[in-house]
Amino acid sequence: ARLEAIELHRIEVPLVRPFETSFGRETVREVLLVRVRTDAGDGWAECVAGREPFYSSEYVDGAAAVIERYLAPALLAATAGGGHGGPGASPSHPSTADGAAAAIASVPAAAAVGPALAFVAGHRMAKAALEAAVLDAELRAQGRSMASCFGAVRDWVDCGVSVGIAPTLEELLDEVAGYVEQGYRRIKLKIKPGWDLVPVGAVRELLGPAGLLQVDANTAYHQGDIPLLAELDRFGLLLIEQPFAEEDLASHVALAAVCDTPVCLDESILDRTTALDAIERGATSIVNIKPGRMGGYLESLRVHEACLALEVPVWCGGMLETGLGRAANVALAALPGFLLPGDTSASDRYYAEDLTEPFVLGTGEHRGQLAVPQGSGTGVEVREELVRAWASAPPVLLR
Ligand code: OSB
Ligand code: MG
Repeated sequence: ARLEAIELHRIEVPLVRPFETSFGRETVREVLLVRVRTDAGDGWAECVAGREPFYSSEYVDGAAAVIERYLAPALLAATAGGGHGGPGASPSHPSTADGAAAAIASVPAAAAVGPALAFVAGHRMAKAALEAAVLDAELRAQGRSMASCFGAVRDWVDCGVSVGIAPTLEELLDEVAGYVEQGYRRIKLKIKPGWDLVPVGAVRELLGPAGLLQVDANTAYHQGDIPLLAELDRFGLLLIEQPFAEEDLASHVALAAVCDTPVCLDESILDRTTALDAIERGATSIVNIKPGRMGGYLESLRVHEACLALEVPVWCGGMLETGLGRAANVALAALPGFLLPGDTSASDRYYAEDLTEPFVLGTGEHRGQLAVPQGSGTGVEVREELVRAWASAPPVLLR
């Protein structure tokens, strides 16, 4: 499809409750939305960068700036001659058995985005948003869902919930009890020095021995904390996520060598190469896949395939996405290697009103699960009246 224009929209969406991690406290999600206009129809995506550069070096203002100044002009120039793909460009759709390469080859316009933007170092979240918008437009034009393109093997995915650091232990237990009642199949607790063994022990008691529980430190610890972190073993956790700095694989290797709880990297995994390196070095035995952090859904397919071949389980992380990003994450989480529940929670865990039709947990046998969208592209519709109502800055049109 020929790319005609790129629109950037900035919105602010209040969270239903503050979300506190070791790196800060958020009360509103500031979202950068990308709409691409092509001669075969539009595509939408959201950028997962946060308001502040605390989780990652990327942040919303930086992502908008790099898209405006470098990425959008390059992408518009690269596809000026008509680009690749579009309706009918991929007569043979891949089956799941064909793997990541065939899936990627079936969406040539989206596959061309990464190479066209590779001249800019880093800025993976900004690049991922552009690729996802092109992918949405391309799949809509083909009449295919993300799930079918990615090679989904399930119609429902198991959902976990990421629980922030609470003001008191009592409030934490109330919040967790509420999520258990709603059906979530796994609880993830944010931890930091001073908020670890005690809250984790209390939540383990609440859940009982069979409840799935894991923790996420968002880089808050140092190598000297390894003896303390090894004490988490007594709580039977599924995994401990990113205790040390993004660049510090060595401390993760050292922790993994002395504790029984699997170590799982989030921030450190930037693409397939870093994933394979971290696995080989023993720094991670489970991988958190976040498409924004890895530069897009297509690189995520490559990471998933590499992990599947090594029998390393993966799960889908989250970045407090609206329904737009959530739709694509849920489709990804339906792939065979996603063996643990993801941070793919229902819309009402984050927002009183979602940007798209809301994601609601299933009932009966689908309690604690979300249905994988089956419509074309993301399979969800952006409510444009909300884009206007929630705008925090005028839209930017690039062509
Ligand atoms: O580390 O997984 C993380 C949210 C923002 C930034 C980083 C993280 C998170 C979460 C929330 O844990 C996951 C979600 O529910 O979207
Ligand atoms: Mg994390």
